[in-house]
Amino acid sequence: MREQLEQLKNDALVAISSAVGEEQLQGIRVRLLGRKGELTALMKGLGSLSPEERPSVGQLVNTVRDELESGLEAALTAERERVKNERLQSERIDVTLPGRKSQVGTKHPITLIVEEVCEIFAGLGFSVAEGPEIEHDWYNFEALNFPPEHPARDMQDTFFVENDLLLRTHTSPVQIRTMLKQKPPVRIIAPGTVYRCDSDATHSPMFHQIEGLMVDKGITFGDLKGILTIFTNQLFGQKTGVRLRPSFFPFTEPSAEVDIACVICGGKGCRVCKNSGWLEILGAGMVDPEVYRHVNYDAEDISGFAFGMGIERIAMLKYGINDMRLLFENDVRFLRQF
Ligand code: 2NM
Repeated sequence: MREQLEQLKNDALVAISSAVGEEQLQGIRVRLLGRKGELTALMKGLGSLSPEERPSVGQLVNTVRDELESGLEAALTAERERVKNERLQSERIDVTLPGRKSQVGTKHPITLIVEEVCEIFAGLGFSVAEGPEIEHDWYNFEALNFPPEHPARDMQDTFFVENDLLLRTHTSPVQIRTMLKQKPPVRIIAPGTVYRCDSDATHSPMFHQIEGLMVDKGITFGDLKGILTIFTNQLFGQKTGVRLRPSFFPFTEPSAEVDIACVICGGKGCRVCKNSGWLEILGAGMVDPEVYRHVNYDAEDISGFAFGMGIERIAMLKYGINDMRLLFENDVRFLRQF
């Protein structure tokens, strides 16, 4: 029995030292020391020994059991330490590495133009006015002297919300609201989003406008021409040529279209200016007395001019953008360039 114990101990120590992983070690513990384990079975054999042998063999059994238990415990502790170190190594974080930089956004070219135009007019004494994008027919058309059958009032050109409510087709209703609230002198510009039922390669159903209004005693067409010349020169350069052509709008009389010398070819004629040498960038005119009647201004006492421009077109001309859709796709590779 002594030999059996020695053999069992030696085999067990070899098994423990060659075991891989905690599971195998626990398996060995069960195989040796469990209720049906090998050492347990030998202990049950103690009863068949003579009374002289029993104490010393019993002691040997205890020693072997203690040795196996401490051997297993040491192996388990070493195994757990190995697993922990492996994890520490594989999950290691280098806290000295520089962090990932988050990208900083840039202003949209439309925003840049709105800001630049507003700043130029601020220098000329204009302040910014705003109003709702969902408007009443009255502010968008009626007060601006659009006749009831004007084509712009058609479903084909205007997004209607319900009966009298529509998406504003220009920012002019802001001027109407301002004049209703405020007596002359008035000097405002109204930047904002406007909507028209129109969509193709050169028209977006949503686009941006800036309109302006100056009303006071004694304002003339000369003031209109002077202010708008200063404006175009500041926006496109001091030497940019300017010309006015007669035009028509329901809300102004007389009305004019403002052209600048082509910023691409300098007036020689090119694809962008369709060989005319000129680019149309503004509509303008002296506010029609019929508009003043709607806002309770006395047309005998005051006069003024108004103007409007499309921001997309100005952004395209200023930044040399050849496709308007780039302004609405929000591709950061494009937007980052401004
Ligand atoms: C334009 C062209 C000419 C305009 C007129 C008014 C108002 F309210 F005073 F009558 N606001 N905006 C106007 C005049 C707009 O855009 C091409």
